[in-house]
Amino acid sequence: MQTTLPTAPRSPDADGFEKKARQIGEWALAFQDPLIVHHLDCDGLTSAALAKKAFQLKGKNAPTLMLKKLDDASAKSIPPDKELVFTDLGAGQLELVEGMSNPKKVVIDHHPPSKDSDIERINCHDFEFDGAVDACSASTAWYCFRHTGLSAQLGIVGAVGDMQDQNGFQGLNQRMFQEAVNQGQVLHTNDLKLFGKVTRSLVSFLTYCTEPVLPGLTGDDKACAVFLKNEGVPTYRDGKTLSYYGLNVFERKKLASALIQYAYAQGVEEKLIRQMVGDVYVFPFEPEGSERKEAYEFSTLLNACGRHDAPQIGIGACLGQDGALQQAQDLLKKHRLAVRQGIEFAKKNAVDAGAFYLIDGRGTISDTIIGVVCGAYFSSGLVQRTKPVIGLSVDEQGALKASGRGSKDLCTQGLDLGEAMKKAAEDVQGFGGGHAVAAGASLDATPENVKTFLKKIKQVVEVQLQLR
Ligand SMILES: [Mn+2]
Repeated sequence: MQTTLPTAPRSPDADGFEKKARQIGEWALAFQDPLIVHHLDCDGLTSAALAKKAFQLKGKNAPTLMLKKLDDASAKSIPPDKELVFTDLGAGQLELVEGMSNPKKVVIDHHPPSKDSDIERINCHDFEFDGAVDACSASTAWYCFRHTGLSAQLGIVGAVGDMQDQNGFQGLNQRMFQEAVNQGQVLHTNDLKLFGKVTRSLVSFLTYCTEPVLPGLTGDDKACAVFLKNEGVPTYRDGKTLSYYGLNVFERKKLASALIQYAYAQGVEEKLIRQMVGDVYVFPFEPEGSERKEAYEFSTLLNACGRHDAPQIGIGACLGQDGALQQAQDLLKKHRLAVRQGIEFAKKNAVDAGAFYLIDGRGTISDTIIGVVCGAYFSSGLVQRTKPVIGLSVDEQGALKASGRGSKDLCTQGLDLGEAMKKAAEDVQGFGGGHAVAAGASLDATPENVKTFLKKIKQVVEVQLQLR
């Protein structure tokens, strides 16, 4: 007998969501002593900035507090007398929020709610939307505060930052986007998605391209200049250095297709090549040559601020504060330079350790980027993608931090880096885990430990991939 019931089709209620969002927004804006508690990524920063801006428009100062995650330990850093506005946090920790003694609390989030709760909140899941694609925290915050006259620009940046535009905007994001289009706040094109189209010279644009790494071009400015010359793409006009957006539409198309052909010829992974082109959102009201001009570019900048523990700079850049954008640019520059140097190091020093490639970046590559470097190296076309990459670095406390990156294909064949990191770290009293395709571990950095750890990773991966 058939026992499973067919799942009911979703019937998302956009009008119901909008009405609730506005109620929540108006209720929150009446707070007398608000504190915005937000997550660290682009969506967390843009949603917090939207809330802060709305309070500003009401003549109220709302300070912000960034948390990497909301748990019992981090909750202790929240002052108990403040009225709390959570953005991009809280929905998955409603028990914890319920237990806080703060006089008022509101949760603006798109993560699946952990329970039914009386906490004041707005969440697209409660209206049968999918928080992975239909709304992010920034778009949700925009719906809460749009009645104050806020532009949807930061909502769009947040959605792009959470990669909710992979198949075009959907659901509540689409509704928000359409309104922004109607008001002339945003233009939509299909174009290269590589970073640096607005702000970088064409040569640096290619030299610093790490998503994806273009073998032979990334990191080599001379090769990039030659490539552009051979493809007939001008780098100067009227005595001025050209950025990608300084090219005319024919030159842009020429460069885009030349880059894609080049990536194919160099064996860059096909999925990464397809991601090189896609929806691009440009804000006509922003000045030329500013990262704020383009959603993807701005989201990259904001992610760098979060990653480098500089949320105030990111929120300042969102709100157009003096100097904040420049500081954010400096952070991103530092970050990208470090990634580039990390990849250069990997190219020269990575070794084939049998079951995996090993990048021993201890003393050279910082623990905040070792994972990015492993991923870039794995996808660079420089190595056969038949085994994962394991990277080592040392964190500020002197502990060893390991990162592993593989591919979906390898996981289909049995690779589970989360399991490998967990088992290997346990052998040396460390902590490890993560996803099958990307994982990490942390352990005491004694030479014996590192040796035991790597040996165990090798054993587990060999079994997973049936290498012996
Ligand atoms: Mn988010």
